[in-house]
Amino acid sequence: MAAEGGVSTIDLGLVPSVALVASIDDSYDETGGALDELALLLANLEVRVAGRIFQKRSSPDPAMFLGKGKSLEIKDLALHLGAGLLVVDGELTPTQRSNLKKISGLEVWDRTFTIMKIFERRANTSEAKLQVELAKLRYEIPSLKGLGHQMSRLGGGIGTRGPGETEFERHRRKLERRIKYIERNLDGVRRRRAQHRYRRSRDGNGVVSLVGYTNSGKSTLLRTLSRDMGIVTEDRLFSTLDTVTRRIEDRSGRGFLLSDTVGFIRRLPPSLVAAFRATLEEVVNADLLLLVVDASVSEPMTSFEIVLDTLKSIGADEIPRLVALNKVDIAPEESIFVSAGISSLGEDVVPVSALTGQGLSELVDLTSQKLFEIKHGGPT
Ligand SMILES: Nc1nc2c(ncn2[C@@H]2O[C@H](COP(=O)(O)OP(=O)(O)OP(=O)(O)O)[C@@H](O)[C@H]2O)c(=O)[nH]1
Ligand SMILES: [Mg+2]
Repeated sequence: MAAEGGVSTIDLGLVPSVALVASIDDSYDETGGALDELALLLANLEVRVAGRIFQKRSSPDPAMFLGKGKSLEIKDLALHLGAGLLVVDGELTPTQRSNLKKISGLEVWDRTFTIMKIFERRANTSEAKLQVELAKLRYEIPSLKGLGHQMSRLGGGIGTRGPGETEFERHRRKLERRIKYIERNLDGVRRRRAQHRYRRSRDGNGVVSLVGYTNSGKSTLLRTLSRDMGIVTEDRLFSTLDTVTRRIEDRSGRGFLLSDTVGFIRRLPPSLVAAFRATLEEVVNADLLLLVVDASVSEPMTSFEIVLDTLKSIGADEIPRLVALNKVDIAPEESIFVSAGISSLGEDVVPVSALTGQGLSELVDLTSQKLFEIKHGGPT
């Protein structure tokens, strides 16, 4: 943390290039679970993971997340491996963060902060930037309470309001004013979006939203279908943070609007979900969802379930949907079982490759047919 300059006190300076990652839950890590994902998130920030630390605990230590002995071990290990950063796969309280920092001598992040860092790097429209700033401010305010306590101690005697406390209050009010300003701004965005949606539905266009795990191929699908090569697709997490909509036509010339938006991940931090409300509302208000699953990853079913959980958390799990099982061009042969597995849950699945175009005509026809049924209450 750096208290000087700007509204936010979160230090966005240089990111250490070597990290240690730590978890207190090894229940789903044997086949490459949580810490692999954290390592992947860090790789997206060009941070290399030099060591992994596990401490099996039923709950985090209230004072420093990991036990004291473990935290001291980390200090030595970091020195040995040349790591300057410790990243915890969980959420740290401000106290845990500051204690861990003190005892390990390292820069300390948690999972939310790591994801926020990636979002921050990727945000390049003013709306995405405001949404990320809002998430950061909301993340930061609780940690100011600790800071306020430290500052007020500078003020001395019992019952006095020291100069530190007023300084802290002033800073907190500044952050709160900024939050209000951004919220007003984003409310405007949401109102304009709602008007847009109203106009579209009045024009009879069905609205379909792409949803799915980050890097599953949503933008590639929109790019191939719309032939708009300006749509950015990249092999990295959270490359899309905005909403992009294009009109798509099926083989009979019937059209619908297809929107691409921010990708999901296991335990998407609530502060980001809240801040990205304007973007996620596109999803909630769609007539139909096109849920993209990457068939080439080691556990497609897990990411499918995470997407379902996320849809539930934003109130979009009741919207009719189709599953596009993507990247079949590079998926292992067993992915046929993934398709069967998802179908057996009562989902409509179309195997596709957004890159080669395989299966896309079928996908578009089925999408258009489903939309027709939704809008007119029966098959075409
Ligand atoms: N082989 C293959 N690669 C694909 C396919 N679809 C997408 N990709 C690749 O997967 C990577 C991610 O694709 P994107 O379309 O950017 O993924 P996304 O879901 O939009 O990701 P976020 O915006 O980060 O949530 C890119 O490198 C694409 O080229 C496919 O069908 N086959
Ligand atoms: Mg994308």
